[in-house]
Amino acid sequence: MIAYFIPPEKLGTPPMSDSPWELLPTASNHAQSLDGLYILLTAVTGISFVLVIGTMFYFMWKYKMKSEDDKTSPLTHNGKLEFAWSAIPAIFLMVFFVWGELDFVKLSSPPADSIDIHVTGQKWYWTFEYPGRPVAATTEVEDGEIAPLLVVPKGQAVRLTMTSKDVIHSFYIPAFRVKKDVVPGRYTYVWFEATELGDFPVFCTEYCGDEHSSMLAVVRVVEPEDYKAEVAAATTLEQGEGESLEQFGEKVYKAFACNSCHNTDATRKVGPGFGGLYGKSENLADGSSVEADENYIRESIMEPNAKIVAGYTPQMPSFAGQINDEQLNALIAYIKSLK
Ligand code: HEC
Ligand SMILES: [Cu+2]
Repeated sequence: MIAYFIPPEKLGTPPMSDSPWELLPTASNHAQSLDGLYILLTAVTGISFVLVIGTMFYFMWKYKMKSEDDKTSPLTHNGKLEFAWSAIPAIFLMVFFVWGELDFVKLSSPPADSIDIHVTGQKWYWTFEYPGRPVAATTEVEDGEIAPLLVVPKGQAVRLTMTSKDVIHSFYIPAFRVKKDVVPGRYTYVWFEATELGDFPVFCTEYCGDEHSSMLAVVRVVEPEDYKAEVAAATTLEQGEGESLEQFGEKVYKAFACNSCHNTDATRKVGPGFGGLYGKSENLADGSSVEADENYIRESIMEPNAKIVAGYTPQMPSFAGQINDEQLNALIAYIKSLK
């Protein structure tokens, strides 16, 4: 069970479109203009293609040498014609440039009153953090799987401040026509105003390793009056009524994307698999060994570099300050239950 390896149609989102011939939904303030530019580009280059290739075939036929003494025309050039075929494409090129540049400037300048949301990319998941909220926003999708969730209000400017914890990722919402690289060691931004209610898929669009294609998330556009409540719901991670500690632990496990690096059976991924971990004697990289009890599991989560498992590299981020005590207890109970 890999929560992040979810095909888009299973993300609980509408498919990108109903047929391969249909264009994407236009769900943000940027979408219409960008589509317009592409339609113009396609039309102008399409018409040019037909004109140039068509004329070429016509001339091949018309000026084919018909006999041994067929003379080449004495005409060397036609000034007016040459001016026209240079000037008209040049005008179109300028139109493309100015249109693209104006869109680029607009895409690069978020309004001052934008809502700020923090986005982190890492192998291989997205984290959406809301100011003052204790955990990153997630939503339950198919079969109890959990995906990162970006909740935004309809009709309000939202600015995403994005960074990466490891390699270059690229944040892409096709329905909004926004795409920007997410780079370690610096911040990049996108902004948009969503114009359509609903769920849309988010992709990573920069090849970032083994599970790049599973680096998915959902963007959910809600009515402005529901925004606060939706954010609160998405960023609350508490044991539900009638939910066992292990069940809650599994939720925590997925919400913090432990499954992007660990398997729940004994097979290795980026880190060791958890099947049968509890109670066994774990060999460490420094040659010593330790019993995998609650304290060891707790320390492995809060201070992952304190003891490195033999055969692995210290790649695990610390979750200190992110996971609270109830969540941690549930997480440990869940890992203990994995055989
Ligand atoms: C970026 C990848 C990554 C993520 C995300 C990650 N881990 Fe790890 N984890 C590792 C690696 C690599 C190791 C082995 C090296 C070490 O001991 O630090 C490890 C080791 C562990 C161990 C010790 C396992 C053993 O066999 O002794 C535990 C327990 C653990 N992780 C729990 C978690 C939990 C719980 C989460 C989610 C809250 C998590 N990890 C998220 C990479 C990750
Ligand atoms: Cu990525």
